This record gives sequence, C-alpha cells and structure tokens, in this order.
Amino acid sequence: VTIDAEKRCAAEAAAELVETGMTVGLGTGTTIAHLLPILARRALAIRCVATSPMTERIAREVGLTITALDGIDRLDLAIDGADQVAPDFWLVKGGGGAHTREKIVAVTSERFIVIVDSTKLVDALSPPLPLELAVFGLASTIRRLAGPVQVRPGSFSPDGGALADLDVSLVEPAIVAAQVAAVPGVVAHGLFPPATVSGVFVGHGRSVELLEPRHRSQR
Ligand code: A5P
Repeated sequence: VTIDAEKRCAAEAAAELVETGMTVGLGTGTTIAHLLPILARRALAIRCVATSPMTERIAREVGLTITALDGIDRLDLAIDGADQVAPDFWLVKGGGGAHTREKIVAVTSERFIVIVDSTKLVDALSPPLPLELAVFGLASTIRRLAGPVQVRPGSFSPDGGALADLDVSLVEPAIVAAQVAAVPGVVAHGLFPPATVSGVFVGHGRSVELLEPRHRSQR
C-alpha cells in the first residue's frame, strides 16, 4: 500500500462528513488534491472556500463551487492536510506555503478536520517551522527571530508575503508559537494549536483511524 493510497483513504473518510448545504473550507497540498475529486463525485449542493490558487484551480476543474471567504458568514467544516501531527494534536503546516490562509480558514470553521497518511504522525514535532513574512523589513524581521531562517528563494504567498523556514526547537510549541507570532513582520507561522483541531483522519494501509482531541473542539 502506498502513501498515496493512505492519503486517499483519509480523504474519503473526510468527504463523508460533508453534507448538502454546507460551506466547506478546502486546504492545500497533495492530500487535499485527493479530496477534491472525491468530494466533487458526491455531487452535493455545497459552497467551498479555497486556501490557495492551486486548490481553487483543481476544485473548479472537478466542478466544485468556489466562493470568497468574505462572501459568507461561516464555514461548517474545513478539511486540510498537515506536515506533522504530534500526539497532543499540535500541528506543523506550511510546507506548501499556504498556512496563512489555511489558519484563517481553520479558525473560521465550526469544525477543522485534518487528513494525513501515517508518515505524518510524529512522536515530537521537529524543525523547521514554516513562516510567512512581510516583505517590508524582511532582514530586520529575520534578525528578531529565535533561530536561523532560510528564505525560500522566489517563493511568495498569494498575499505577497515571503515564505521562509525557521530552524527552532519545537519541543515547547506553545512558547515558540507565542514568541514567533509576537515578532512584527511575521504574518503567520505554521504551528496550529490543538484547540484548532476537531479530528484527524489517518490512513494506515487500507484503513483509516480517527484521532480526536479530548476537548473535541466544535469551533
Ligand atoms: C500547505 O501549506 C501545507 O500546510 C499542507 O497542508 C501540508 O504541507 C500538507 O501537504 P501534503 O498533503 O502535500 O503533505
């Protein structure tokens, strides 16, 4: 069984949660690329918000209705991938550079469901931490961050921010998240707290496991 099959199994499980009439946030990445045609095949009357131009393009191609986040009051459900999922449900996201929009969509949604293959489950989060940084004063912002920063050459978010990776220990994610977010010029970092997460579907071989944080956030 390939990693791709695990991604597809997790995507299928998440697609089952979608019901007619819902507004649905769509994440970004290779796992979400599996979700989009599966969701489209269900032919439900839903409106979707995309977190990246890539997701928007694929979603439209498969026939999903995309709307602007500003045009709707609420999202019922958001579904997204992750780069790392820790046992305490802290996530690292942003490998694909879409984490700013992904975080806005996640916290806007009543429920935030993460879909991953089994390689994304980690015992402890490890660096780097993806960042989106304002282009203005970039060198100054980088000097204020708590570790070496690699700017991704020529890589910008759809909102114009520079994408970068911070080499910092993620043993205390809450502390790092607060420190990094407090630096002016940081648009967003890729740490998502457990309170954001409603559930994680993990593909294991041909089966899917649902991991739920104890708080069962109904955001
Ligand atoms: C995009 O910026 C990321 O946050 C993705 O959600 C994450 O990188 C997962 O991507 P894959 O599904 O491609 O692993």
